[in-house]
Amino acid sequence: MHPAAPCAAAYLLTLLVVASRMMLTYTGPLYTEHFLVQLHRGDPETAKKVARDHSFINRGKLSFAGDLFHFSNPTVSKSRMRRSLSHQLRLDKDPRVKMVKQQEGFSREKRGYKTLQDIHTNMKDPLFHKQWYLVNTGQADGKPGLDLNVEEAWKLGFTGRGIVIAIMDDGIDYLHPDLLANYHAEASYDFSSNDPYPYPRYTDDWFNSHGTRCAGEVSAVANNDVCGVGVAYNSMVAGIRMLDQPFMTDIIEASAISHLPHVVDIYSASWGPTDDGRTVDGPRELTLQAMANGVNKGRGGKGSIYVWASGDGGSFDDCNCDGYASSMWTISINSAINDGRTALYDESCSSTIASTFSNGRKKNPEAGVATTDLYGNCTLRHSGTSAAAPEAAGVFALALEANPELTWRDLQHLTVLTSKRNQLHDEVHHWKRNGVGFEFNHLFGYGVLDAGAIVRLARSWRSVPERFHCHAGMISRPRLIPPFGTLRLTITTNACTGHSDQVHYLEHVQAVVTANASRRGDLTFNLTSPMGTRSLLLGRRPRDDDSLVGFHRWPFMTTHTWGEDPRGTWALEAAFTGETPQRGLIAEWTLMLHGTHDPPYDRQAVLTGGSKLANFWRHQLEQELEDAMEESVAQRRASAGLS
Ligand SMILES: *[C@@H]1O[C@H](CO)[C@@H](O)[C@H](O)[C@H]1NC(C)=O
Ligand SMILES: *[C@@H]1O[C@H](CO)[C@@H](O)[C@H](O)[C@H]1NC(C)=O
Ligand SMILES: CC(=O)N[C@H]1CO[C@H](CO)[C@@H](O)[C@@H]1O
Ligand SMILES: [Ca+2]
Ligand SMILES: [Ca+2]
Ligand SMILES: [Ca+2]
Repeated sequence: MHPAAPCAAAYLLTLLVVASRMMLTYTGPLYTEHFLVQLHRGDPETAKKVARDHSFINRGKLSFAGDLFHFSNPTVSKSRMRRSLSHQLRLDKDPRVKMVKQQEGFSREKRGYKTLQDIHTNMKDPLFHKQWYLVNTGQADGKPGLDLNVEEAWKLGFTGRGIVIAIMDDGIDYLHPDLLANYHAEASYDFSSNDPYPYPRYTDDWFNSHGTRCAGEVSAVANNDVCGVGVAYNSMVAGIRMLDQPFMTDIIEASAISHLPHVVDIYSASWGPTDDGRTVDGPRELTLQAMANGVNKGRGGKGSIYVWASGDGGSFDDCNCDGYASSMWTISINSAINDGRTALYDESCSSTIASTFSNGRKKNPEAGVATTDLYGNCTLRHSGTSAAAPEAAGVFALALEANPELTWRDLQHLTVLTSKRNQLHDEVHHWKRNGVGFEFNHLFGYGVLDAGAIVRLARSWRSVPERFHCHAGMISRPRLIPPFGTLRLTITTNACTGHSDQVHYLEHVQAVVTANASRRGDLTFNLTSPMGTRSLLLGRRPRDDDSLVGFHRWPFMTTHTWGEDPRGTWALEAAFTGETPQRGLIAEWTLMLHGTHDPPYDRQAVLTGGSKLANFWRHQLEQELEDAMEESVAQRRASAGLS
């Protein structure tokens, strides 16, 4: 044996350890071989020539922007800590090039990958009766009736026909016998490898099974003797592979969520910033632009539907620190287990709008989510909020089939109006009613999706009126948060009454906050609406020990004041909750109100809309009555004074 071998091996090991330590401790930006290039003339021919002249690969035009191209250069190492100035300079100097930006690499994690719990079961028989989330008869120790009520929607004739759902993930085994017939090849793409075939990359631990499992929940074929049945089993599923490369870039995310926005109806995402309870991160510039473009122009102007998993960070995290989940443009979905309790990994926040289901908490091997798995297999063990988002995408496909005219906002209204408390139970956060009588919960949102109710209401739905954005007020004088006790800031607003952007019926509310603290994780915020609804905008995150960055114009969002009249006084309360006293301040708070000037629902809808719409109108009528009484009292006083 060569005497130097062990020594070399030891040296290599040391190097590896040092390198991996460097990766762990280095927290600055990493740069990838991907470049964003803006050209003066945005035609493909010029782009091709520019790329060739400088030995770059032109990976194509970004679909949501006129003159932006994606170039890559394989000679740049995959991740480095400094910008590659020589490459950038070469392009920069070219007169045809307007702007060049090397893409930063960051990390985005798929939710709910649990190696140890994963036991793949190869089933010969259909798994339908094990899919308790579709029809819960009490199997696997579940609560009968606690399900998505899909049977009712199916019986009404809605199975997702004509609707295209894209799974943005690690690929799809599109040769799977339970997926092949519903696979939409033209709407699929592989942004990890830049080819049209989003087939998962093989690893011996089946790490890349996530997308295939999600696809089966939505679109697995019914009545074919294979695995189970998708929520929308006649819908088409597209694979957008985008999670399987060393680092995520803004271009890849933006390209994925803007892929064929007139073909794809619903995009389902079960990934996001790391769920370590200390990350505050969200979509970057291009991705935000692509998302805005999607909701405004996608689906022929009705808006792309983005369904997002709220996160697997458990009670240590708050999904309002995840800018994808907390975006107004995504429908953020949490999960319940089969007996109605919260899953241990469930992350709560005020931006979550509703819930679907994941696995059971008991170690019942059949309490997981049954669906398709890699290489033609089936599994009973899919779990996490990962499992929850595709179920919601399936329910929304049923609603869109029932009424293809629904806009992205209609779908959020329908979700608020038809989701149910059912038997959901949260030991920490209690169910409350907002100012117009809608029942909500900090963890489950407005409750569990009800496919039967949503298609029934969707069928006769009239699109909600125009949306306005009211800048309701801003406090920009820095105020200290006391180490003990509460800082209370208020903004009194008429919600832009008298201006073109007045909002009298709320959809989303954002509190955009700049704050810092000696320990960010100990900071908590509440927002109370004029009608008295209190949203927990930021809960305690015990693992977040940041003392430098804080929050910079971070948009905390709540859905809990949906339907309310925003006129009056809003209060933002800030306090520390940890064991040791902390220091901090709120430097700025801006209140943004989003919603309509006119009532979002017409009175006729009370007849078909169920109890929530009836509640809404009861509150409106009570309010009108109160106003009229006040007015008549005032009139009587005035005339008494005059006489
Ligand atoms: C917060 O910011 C202010 C102003 O920049 C600074 O004076 C203060 O030391 C910061 N506090 C903490 C806890 O970082
Ligand atoms: C927020 O409200 C909850 C009750 O809903 C209360 O327990 C908590 O102390 C409040 N936090 C702040 C910062 O006001
Ligand atoms: C783990 C597992 O069940 N793997 C199976 C997946 O499907 C192939 C083809 O049918 C089987 O050979 C594997 O055993
Ligand atoms: Ca591929
Ligand atoms: Ca099947
Ligand atoms: Ca999270």
